[in-house]
Amino acid sequence: GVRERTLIAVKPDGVHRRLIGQIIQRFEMRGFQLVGLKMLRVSEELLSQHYTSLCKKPFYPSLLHYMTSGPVVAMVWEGHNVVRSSRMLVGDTNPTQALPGTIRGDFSVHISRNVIHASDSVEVAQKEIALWFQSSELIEWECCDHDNLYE
Ligand code: YYY
Ligand code: MG
Repeated sequence: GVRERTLIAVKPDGVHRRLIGQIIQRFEMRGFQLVGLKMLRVSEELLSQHYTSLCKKPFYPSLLHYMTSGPVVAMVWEGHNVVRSSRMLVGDTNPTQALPGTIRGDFSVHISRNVIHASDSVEVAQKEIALWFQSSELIEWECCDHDNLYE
């Protein structure tokens, strides 16, 4: 639905590389609506819940190290099919496979430094948003261009 939401996070490499503005711009350009935004250092506790399905993978320790190595910018974006469209904007997990024009395809070269996180399903998005944000940090509002973006 129009009110679907997803969790997007600029990872520490993206913050260090000053990509926050360009990343936000891509979501704005598309017509999605920002409903939550904060900068934080992510705890190992939060990450272990965020990446539960990956905890047995060989790359998990280095993923934890990288994700806690610097600040992250977490956002919640809202709009029609935003979960699926965000995954398209972000591109393939492996930058070698990510198409030019996608965020990973334009700004990254290695899977372990792929700049951005995006929830991969509506169910996972709901879980991740609840994990990263308090409900008081999410803002209900309607963009003035709503009727030009949606029927
Ligand atoms: O959702 P997405 O970020 O595209 O990929 P996931 O399969 O959920 O993996 C999360 C995260 O783990 C990925 O963005 C980079 C890292 N990673 C890795 O470093 N090496 C791999 N072989 C697979 C994933
Ligand atoms: Mg994932």
